[in-house]
Amino acid sequence: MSVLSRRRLIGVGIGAAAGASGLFLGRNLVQRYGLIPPDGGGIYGPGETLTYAAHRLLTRHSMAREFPRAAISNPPFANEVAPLSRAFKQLQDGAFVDWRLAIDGMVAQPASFSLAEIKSFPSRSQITHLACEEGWSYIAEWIGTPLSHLLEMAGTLPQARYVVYRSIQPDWWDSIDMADALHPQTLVTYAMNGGDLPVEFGGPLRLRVPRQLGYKSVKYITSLTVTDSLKRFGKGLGSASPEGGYAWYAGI
Ligand SMILES: Nc1nc2c(c(=O)[nH]1)N[C@H]1C(S)=C(S)[C@@H](COP(=O)(O)O)O[C@H]1N2
Ligand SMILES: [Mo]
Repeated sequence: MSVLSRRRLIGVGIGAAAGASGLFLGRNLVQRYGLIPPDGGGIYGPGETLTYAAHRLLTRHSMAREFPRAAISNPPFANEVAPLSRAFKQLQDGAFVDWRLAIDGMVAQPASFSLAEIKSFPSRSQITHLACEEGWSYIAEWIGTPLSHLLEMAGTLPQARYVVYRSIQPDWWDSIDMADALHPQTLVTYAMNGGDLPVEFGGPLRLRVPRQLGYKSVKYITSLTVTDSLKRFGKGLGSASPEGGYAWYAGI
């Protein structure tokens, strides 16, 4: 099917699904194809489902734009974070040698990696745009190992549908579906613009999800959990964002 006719079909199909009378039928359909996001219930649910379903049908394999070196913002813009805990500062005092990233859940081989181990894995460098939902943005070079590499090492089970990731800041946790988790541009980053990733920018370890808004790129990550359902995490909406009025899926 050509992209245009597929687009039109999806436009009509999802449009009908969102229409008041078609809502129930539409929900069954999108559910069958796994197109309902975890925050797809409630008043804003149909809107969230529309966005997520349309992106997944049309742009599942698309790439975030990558820029030439000359486009790198100087200086980049670090958004303020809440004061970091004593536990964080202790790790920082030890040059982060004891920082670990655990991976568990629906994997054949749960694991825990040190920073040095992660740095020894295959790496990718990319120059992408980070946009905050509040309106500012910057372009930087990010260096890290693809999340897909860690998932492969741990042996993701076939039932896996999402990866939940947590920060050392307890309020910051989020999740992405497998399309984004396995996407080649989704990186566990430890370096930026050629140097170590600064603490303001999420160092020592940050998940970069360049196909979604900045808040999905969680700083100071400590664990990854592979799961087939987000119901048991927090309030079951996939992250803290929907609890605060932001969409779980923030595709751009
Ligand atoms: N752990 C943690 N991750 C976080 C945040 C935070 O406060 N704590 N802020 C988020 C938000 S809202 C945005 S827009 C980006 C900001 O990234 P920057 O500081 O590199 O500009 O980080 C995201 N990741
Ligand atoms: Mo943000």
